[in-house]
Amino acid sequence: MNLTQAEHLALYRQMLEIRRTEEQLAKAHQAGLIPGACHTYIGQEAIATGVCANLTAQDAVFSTHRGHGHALAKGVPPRQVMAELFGRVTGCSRGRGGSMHLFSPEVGMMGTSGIVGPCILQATGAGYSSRLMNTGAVGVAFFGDGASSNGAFHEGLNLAAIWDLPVIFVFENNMYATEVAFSYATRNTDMAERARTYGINAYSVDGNDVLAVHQAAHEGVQRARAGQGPTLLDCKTYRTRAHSEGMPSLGTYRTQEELDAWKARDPITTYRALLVSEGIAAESDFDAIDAEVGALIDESFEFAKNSPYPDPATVAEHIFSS
Ligand SMILES: Cc1ncc(C[n+]2csc(CCOP(=O)(O)OP(=O)(O)O)c2C)c(N)n1
Repeated sequence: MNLTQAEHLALYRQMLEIRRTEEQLAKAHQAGLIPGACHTYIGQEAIATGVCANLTAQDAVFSTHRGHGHALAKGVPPRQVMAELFGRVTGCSRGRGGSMHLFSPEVGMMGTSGIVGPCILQATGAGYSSRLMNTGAVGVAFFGDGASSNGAFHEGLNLAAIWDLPVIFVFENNMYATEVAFSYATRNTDMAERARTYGINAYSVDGNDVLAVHQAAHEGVQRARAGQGPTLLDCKTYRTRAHSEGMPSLGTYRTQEELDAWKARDPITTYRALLVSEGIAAESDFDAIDAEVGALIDESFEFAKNSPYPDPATVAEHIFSS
């Protein structure tokens, strides 16, 4: 698929927005501004970016505990993500949810979740709903290698397969579930092969290559909208920070050499170098984007930090449907 220069630069900009937001959130966590856990998406930005560039606001994304990047790529502004993590009333969930409850139905961000696995079923349900209501929308689940050992994985893939539902299963294999290696947790780490045994179309993708992710997602979304059923994207990637802020980044489960090798394959710097070497964009184009995104993140942080907490008198609001 041929992208225009503007589309290429938009992919770079989206990845950078996620990276800068996460770096700011990591600092904010150290400063005690985030009441709760903070799992960053640093190193994995190409996946959310490449997938969500193919989606519209009608498409429903369901995500995990590592979901800031999914929310941002789906269109939730950084200021709303930061404010939500800081527990402020201006957050996308009005400061009541935090990192693991990022909701913004207006843009089709249907929630991050601390419960590992069920987003696979929720996306399958969104695909079923799309089918019943004939909306043409797709359901999308982002989930990690750990989630694939949850029963929800089998149920979701099987149901989506037999009913040819418009669902994209985005498997983000960063090789570890907290500190457990995927190769320890399963006898078959080839997730594309496993998806095909359910009768599901699947692609093995370099998850650090935003163009590869974009292309595979494009094909999957087209198939889904054409009534040709679900697709699984098997994306190999790596998180370059700790599982969760405050934990050691290496622990005893991975080595400095492994971390360094993946950092050398950083999805943002490699994409920038590629676009320059192919003459698609100039360094000055990137410098302008860097400055714009830097200013946006600074402004978003100030906005979030200076926003009020929810009024305790409203504690019972937004709980029950009227
Ligand atoms: C149902 C459930 N089981 C266990 C946990 C504890 N837990 C939190 S994060 C995590 C690891 C998840 O790993 P993975 O799905 O690979 O995602 P990653 O953290 O690598 O992005 C686990 C087991 C949980 N939150 N929910």
